[in-house]
Amino acid sequence: MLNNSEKFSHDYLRHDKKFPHVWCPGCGNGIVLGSLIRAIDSLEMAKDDIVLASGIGCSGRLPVYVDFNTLHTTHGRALTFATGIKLANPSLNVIAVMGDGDATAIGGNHFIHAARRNLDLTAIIINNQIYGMTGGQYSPTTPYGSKASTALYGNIEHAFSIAELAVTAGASFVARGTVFHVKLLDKLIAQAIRKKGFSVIEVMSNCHVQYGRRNNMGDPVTMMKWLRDSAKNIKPDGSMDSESEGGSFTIGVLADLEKPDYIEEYARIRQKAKELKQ
Ligand SMILES: Cc1ncc(C[n+]2csc(CCOP(=O)(O)OP(=O)(O)O)c2C)c(N)n1
Ligand code: SF4
Repeated sequence: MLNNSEKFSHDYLRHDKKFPHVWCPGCGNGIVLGSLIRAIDSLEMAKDDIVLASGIGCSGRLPVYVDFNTLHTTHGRALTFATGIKLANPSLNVIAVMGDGDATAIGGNHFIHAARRNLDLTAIIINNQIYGMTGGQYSPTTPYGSKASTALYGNIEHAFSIAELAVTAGASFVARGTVFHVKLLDKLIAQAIRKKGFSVIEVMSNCHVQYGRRNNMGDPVTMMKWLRDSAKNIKPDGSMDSESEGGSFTIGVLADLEKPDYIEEYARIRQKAKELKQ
């Protein structure tokens, strides 16, 4: 009899082909992978109905390890590929995994417009506040004043809040979690996948190698404690704690709205065009 983690490894991982993985020991990416698998398992979805697309970067390697339909696409373009797949076959559950650089720098335009259109996709954005894979250049989420390989004396740019950007751009479901609060993360990912329309989960994660090391944040365990101590729950009435300034951030569901998604609108307009032609 397999225990739960053996069952998940057996059922979902491409253990015969793709391991050992490329991530540094203690990286948060593995925790996100675990949460995604548990979320999908809890929804009892068939693996063949799931498409997992990623861009490039450490986080972009995530689909490589799982036995869904997977695509490792070009940098910043996970959502463009995901859009094409969803439009070609709306019955598929399409999930895009991106890094903060991938989603908000080179892919930033795709991200805001996917949210604006309310495409029925799930976007998981792993925010480690840096370009991990290419050596620690600052990204649009690197905090002001932080060190990066391209900001040796401190970053002079100001950071995007990914989740709040997604709310403003029109996503129907937006949440933020962390790789410390794993049970919450499992739940948020499941909620996002279940939700019709564009769903975004920003996952605050640790890159102790490229970000933590330069900013004296310690080993992975110390960075986990930092995530634990910086995260503030959104209050039951949906409002945020005022302490969300000064380095801390809110976790939980930021937006959960009902509105027509792009696939429905597209089907409706095609039907209308057909009727007018007759
Ligand atoms: C068009 C293009 N520009 C730049 C690169 C180089 N590149 C590869 S990964 C990466 C950064 C990835 O950072 P992020 O998306 O934050 O992911 P992480 O590695 O931190 O998970 C860059 C700039 C590329 N592969 N393609
Ligand atoms: S460089 Fe950072 S994000 Fe990439 S695998 Fe290592 S710890 Fe993870």
